[in-house]
Amino acid sequence: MIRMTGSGLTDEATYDRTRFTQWRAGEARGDGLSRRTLLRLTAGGGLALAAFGSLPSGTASAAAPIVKPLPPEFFEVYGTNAETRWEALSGQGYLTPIDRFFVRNHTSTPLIDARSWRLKLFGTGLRGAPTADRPVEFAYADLLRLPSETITSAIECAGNGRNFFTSQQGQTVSGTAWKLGAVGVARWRGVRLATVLAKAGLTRHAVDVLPEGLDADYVTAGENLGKVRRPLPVAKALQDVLLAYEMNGRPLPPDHGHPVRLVVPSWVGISSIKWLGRIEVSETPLFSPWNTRYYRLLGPGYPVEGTVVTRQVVKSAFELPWNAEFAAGAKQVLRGRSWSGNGRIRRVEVSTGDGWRQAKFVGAATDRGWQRWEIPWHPGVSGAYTLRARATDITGVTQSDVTPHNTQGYLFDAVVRHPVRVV
Ligand SMILES: Nc1nc2c(c(=O)[nH]1)N[C@H]1C(S)=C(S)[C@@H](COP(=O)(O)O)O[C@H]1N2
Ligand SMILES: [Mo]
Repeated sequence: MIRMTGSGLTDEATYDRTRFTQWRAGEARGDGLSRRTLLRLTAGGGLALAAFGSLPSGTASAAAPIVKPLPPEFFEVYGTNAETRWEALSGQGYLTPIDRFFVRNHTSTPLIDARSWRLKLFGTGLRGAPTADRPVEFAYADLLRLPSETITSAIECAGNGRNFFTSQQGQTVSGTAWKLGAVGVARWRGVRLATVLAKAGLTRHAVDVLPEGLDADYVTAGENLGKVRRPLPVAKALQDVLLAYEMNGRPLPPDHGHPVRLVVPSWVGISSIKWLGRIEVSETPLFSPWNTRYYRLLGPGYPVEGTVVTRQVVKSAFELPWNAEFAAGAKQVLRGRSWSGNGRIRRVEVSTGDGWRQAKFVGAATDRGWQRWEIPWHPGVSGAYTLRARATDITGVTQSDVTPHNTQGYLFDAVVRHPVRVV
């Protein structure tokens, strides 16, 4: 058996190579499924998974997919998902207010009573290898009593910007056609996952954790994929992952994972499992459709099995509506924000059509949030203009003109062409 607990597994390329090799070698398992079954699953075979026992206590169903109001001036709604309109961040502070924070639900927001809620941990990676039916349990009040930590971090959907694969690059991709609003930055307070894992008896042989949501099973095209869940290497779990129970100073709202969600900084939004119910901790690698089928870069430019999507990429957005109107001859200030899963933003350049100029940073740079910026603009002649913002992050990565195609439209990082009119 290959044992890897080293920090090498927070490096995404190593993680993916190691895990896929292990999977092919037959070491992988996910909720008791054999590798052959998993292969059938990823091949799109029409297999229905058995539900994972009975509904955990404290779960109730909600009528609407999203509980909070979704006023059209703040959100654009796509089925069970809603993206923030960038103009709704204009005049706001650094954080995305809860009433404008995007929601990505595979099914519906469940209403969970924190008093009867329990977090359940089990698996071979814990001392004594507790089983799923005799797990180590934490009540909400137990978590509140543990040392807390507050972090400011973005949560962003891996598919944020997907719309532009089609509208800007003419490519076909599957999934919600988000523009740039499937991202938000909040202050999260909670307990480090490392603290809870240590209390639960983490062994040094553990390699993966598999956090699972309490929302309904995800059924797609007649196939039940079970609870929303995605494994994380232990190295990342111990690094900076939070079990969050507060968002922007308030108890976590229903749509964002009440009572407790994971916040996995810098990694794709699917890692940050909401309505956390249980966590398997294993000394063998774990898999779910959310890292074998979804959230892989697939397509002509990638290996057949694809490469796993982990870290977010660099992006920029203007705090403006599409086709915003400006008065000819009037002095303007263009404002926006840039962010990257690689760390803080080093530089932002803006083009209004006649070359790149450097934008001025507003407020401090942060590692896991975004950078606000502004730049003056004095549009002379009326007509159609294209605004562009191009960020460079601390690792030297600059937004390019084109993002290589992948069939599921993840990680769009090219410069977005934002149309405006001067009248
Ligand atoms: N249990 C559960 N967790 C989940 C999801 C979900 O549908 N169910 N969606 C994931 C995805 S794809 C994203 S992008 C983020 C979105 O977090 P938000 O809705 O709080 O913005 O939650 C993640 N966690
Ligand atoms: Mo997502």
